[in-house]
Amino acid sequence: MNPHPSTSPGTVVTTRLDGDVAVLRIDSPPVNALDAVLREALRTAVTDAASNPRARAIVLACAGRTFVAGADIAELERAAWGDGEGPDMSPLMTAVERSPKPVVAALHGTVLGGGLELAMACHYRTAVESTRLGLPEINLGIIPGAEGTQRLPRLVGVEKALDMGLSGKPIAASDALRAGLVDRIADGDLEAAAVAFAREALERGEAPPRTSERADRIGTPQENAPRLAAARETVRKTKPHLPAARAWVDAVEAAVTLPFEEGRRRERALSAETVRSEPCKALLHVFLAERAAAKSPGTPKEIALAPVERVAIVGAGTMGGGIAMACANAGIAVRLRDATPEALEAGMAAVRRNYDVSVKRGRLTSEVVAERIARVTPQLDEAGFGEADLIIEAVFESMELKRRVFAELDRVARPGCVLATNTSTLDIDAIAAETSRPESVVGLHFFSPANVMRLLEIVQGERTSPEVVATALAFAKRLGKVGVVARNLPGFIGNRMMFPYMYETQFLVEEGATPEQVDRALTGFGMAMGMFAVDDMAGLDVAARVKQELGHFSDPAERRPLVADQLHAMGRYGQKTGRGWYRYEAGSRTPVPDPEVLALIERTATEAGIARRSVTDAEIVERAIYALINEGARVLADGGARRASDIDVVYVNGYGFPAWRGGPMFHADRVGLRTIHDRIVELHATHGDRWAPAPLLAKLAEDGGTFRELDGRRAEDAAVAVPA
Ligand code: 3H9
Repeated sequence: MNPHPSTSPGTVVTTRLDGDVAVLRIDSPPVNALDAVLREALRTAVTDAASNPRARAIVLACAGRTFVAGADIAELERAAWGDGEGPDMSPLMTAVERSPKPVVAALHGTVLGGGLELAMACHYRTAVESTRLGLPEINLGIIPGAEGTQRLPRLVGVEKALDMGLSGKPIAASDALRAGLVDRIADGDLEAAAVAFAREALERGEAPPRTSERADRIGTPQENAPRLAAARETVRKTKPHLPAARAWVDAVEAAVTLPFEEGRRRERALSAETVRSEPCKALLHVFLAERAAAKSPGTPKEIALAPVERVAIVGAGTMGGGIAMACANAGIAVRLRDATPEALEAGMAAVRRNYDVSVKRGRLTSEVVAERIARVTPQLDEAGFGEADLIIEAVFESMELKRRVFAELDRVARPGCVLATNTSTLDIDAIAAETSRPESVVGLHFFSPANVMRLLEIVQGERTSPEVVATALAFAKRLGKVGVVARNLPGFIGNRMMFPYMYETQFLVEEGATPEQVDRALTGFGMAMGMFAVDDMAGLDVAARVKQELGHFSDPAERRPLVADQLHAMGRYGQKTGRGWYRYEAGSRTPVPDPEVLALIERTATEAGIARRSVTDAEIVERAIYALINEGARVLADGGARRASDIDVVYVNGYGFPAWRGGPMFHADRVGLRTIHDRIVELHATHGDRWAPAPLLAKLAEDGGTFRELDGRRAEDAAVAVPA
């Protein structure tokens, strides 16, 4: 499915003559992806220009926001779920590189993947200063398949090629110029600069230089051997789960040891292998899931969005300050209000401290930081709140306090202003009921640190209007975050699922595992952190409060975890007190196993009559992850999330679930819902009702269905309900 089918080949590439230079312009919104129609149109246009006697040189440019941003993701998806053979880009690349007339790429925007590969097949590259260039394929679990692994080392050398390919991070035009990837930074009009560059090349009278024939940057075997060995070692240590990372090093090695044609064939074989791999399917799923999450089914496309240019925040604590930074980073002016001068000053001091760290680490310059801080206006009153487009409440998590704040905001905010609460647990409808405009009230659940974490749960109350939800989604995107819409049910999506997962890990230690073993097993599975380390970081006091708010274990017959409450009562809140499930040396965040905790666990288990046994890592992973999946199925069934893929986006971006496994629901599909269901039935028999299989999971298992198909069916139903 290609959501942006290109029009006819005649309209995606147009040619005009600028004197003796043919300017080919690609126009295939939104990002000029190199789909089959564009490839054919471009090949024809290049061949025509090459044989046009009035053209002596060719410029390749793009309309819209960017030069070609890559191969077409939809085509890649088909290949990933098929035989792995992606589109054959070689006919196009060959036509460009073999053109007897010089071809100059005119680059702007994000020149990524197949886009950069196309640019490297050109003879010269000009770029505007703001251009970013990269081969991000590794983020999709693949390697470039349009000869890019063979051309990049020839242009920039082995070391830089390995670095760009393995990190997947784009580089700035100035860096690309230094590295030899770009020939000139264009001042002023890009196409005019590219045409001028082409004429200079003609005047020099040189044969168009073919990257595939260059050998001046690839270095000697003696120089390359240690570089390749070091890269393999890094890959083994840091990306053992990613076949694409190993394949990158192999492809670069082919580039520097084999003739271009053989290297190209090697790349094609390696590329197909990676496209077929499980991580590729998972990472493509996450890419598409993040874009799907940004869409509101049932909301017509032309919905009028309230512009968000002026934001006000109530509460300058950790969350309020972090949200202010997220806004300031995105160029949005923000008023940050707190009740006392001390609280306000402490909040601003934390903001400045965080920015200082970015300057010290070289991530931001002090000028940029000064601009950002200047966007935040600290204040004790509500000056300017009446003009705000969005007001975000970020006060202490207390219903009474939040109600008071909303009653006040209702008085000062202009009509149409979006009123958001940053609650992580409280009922949005109860908060909205304090206002005369519940349709304007929405939850914006930021994750800490709010200026860093990509996830934003957007909580839709009973009466929140579709316009407000769409505005919140657009705001998330503006902040560079991924917004996911959740229904107003206790715990929303993320925390609702996290608690059964967390409790299961606590039961596992009572039965015989240690916190350290559980965390090792979970990080071995790919979680960014183990559950106990997470609990210590977030604070056992916070978990205790949320547990109470969510009303867990109100049934005395239910098995409840016994150790966390005792640690909480002992004041062991985690990192903030230097002790929790682990110990922490002063100033360190490294968890150290604590014999006192192990003794407490053993004693508690014995007193409760729990038979201790040795627990395997496999059982830990299975029980923890299946608890997450079973609850995920419930969240989906009762409309807590709109799509299974939304749950995946939440877990990958907010809870450290490995993206290369695609998120819990995608992972469940890959394991097999029948397998998971049958195991849950066994766990139910052994451990009681907390393991009752979710009815939706049982139904899908019985029908041989998957969450992915379910999402597809729901999307089709929504499309039928709301004709575009
Ligand atoms: C590759 O090139 C492999 C090759 O080696 C060859 C192999 C044989 N295709 O992200 P946004 C859509 S691998 C089709 O919201 P932004 C996207 O779905 C590829 N569609 O915008 C969305 O559609 P909708 C290497 C694409 O401004 C719309 O464009 N390239 C593609 O925040 C806007 O996207 C990459 O990995 C695509 N390739 O960011 C780059 N890309 O409006 C992937 C985007 O219906 N793309 N769309 O939701 C990106 O990183 C960002 O989209 C980009 C723009 C930075 C370009």
